[in-house]
Amino acid sequence: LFVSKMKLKLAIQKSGRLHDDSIKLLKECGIDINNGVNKLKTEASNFPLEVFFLRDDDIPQYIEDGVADIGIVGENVVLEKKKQVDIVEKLGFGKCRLSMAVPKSMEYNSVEDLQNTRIATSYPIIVNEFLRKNNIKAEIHEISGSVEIAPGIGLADGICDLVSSGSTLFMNGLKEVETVLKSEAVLAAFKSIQPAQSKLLDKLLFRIQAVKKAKN
Ligand code: PRT
Ligand code: ZN
Repeated sequence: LFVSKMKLKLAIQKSGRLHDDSIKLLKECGIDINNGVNKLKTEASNFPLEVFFLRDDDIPQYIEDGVADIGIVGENVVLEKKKQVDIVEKLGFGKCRLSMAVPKSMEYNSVEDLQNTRIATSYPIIVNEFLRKNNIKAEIHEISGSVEIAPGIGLADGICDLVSSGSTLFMNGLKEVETVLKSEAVLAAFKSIQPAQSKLLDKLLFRIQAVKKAKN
């Protein structure tokens, strides 16, 4: 009786770039959820799944805390948050890259040109790792939004931010000079997921892989 009531708890983005594709993926997996826009959570009618709608940045923490077992979130967020979360499957949407960019007018030949600069970013952990690997000493300024305006207002010499088309960088007089990370939406799961949830995750994963195969 207990086991039959067991549900897998999935966190997806409440609104934003990954929301629609996350819902679409569930639909393609044959999972019906009624997607109430202002709801915090909903249940699937034909799969033991509870869906929580959260801010993307919060999803790794909610997984670590056990509020959700799994989540759909950008790889960039998983790697930055460093929580007890594994990447289970890449999902093929939400593709972007985390890149270093500097003013168009700055001469740039190699990563050495970042030596002793100030870099504005919302990804201090990933950027710090990149700088350390490349033996670059730079000052990281953590800012949470509108990173691309930092050089223009004199707050930083360069930035590290997500890029997809490149038009935001272009409009702010910046050029992309290093790719730090290639990212896409991933299915992420708690490292110590319980056996019952793990079985349900395998079922879901089987369907996701079938959907991906059908697209190739
Ligand atoms: O409200 P919440 O916190 O949930 O959402 P959010 O505003 O933090 O995130 P959101 O919806 O912007 O992005 C969610 C995820 O989408 C990111 O974590 C990435 O994994 C992925 N993604 C894919 C992107 C982009 N492409 C992207 N282009 N996230 C952000 N951008 C931004 C970027 O920061 C920059 O401001 O778009 C701008 C650059 O785009 P281009 O096309 O001008 O290069
Ligand atoms: Zn966010």
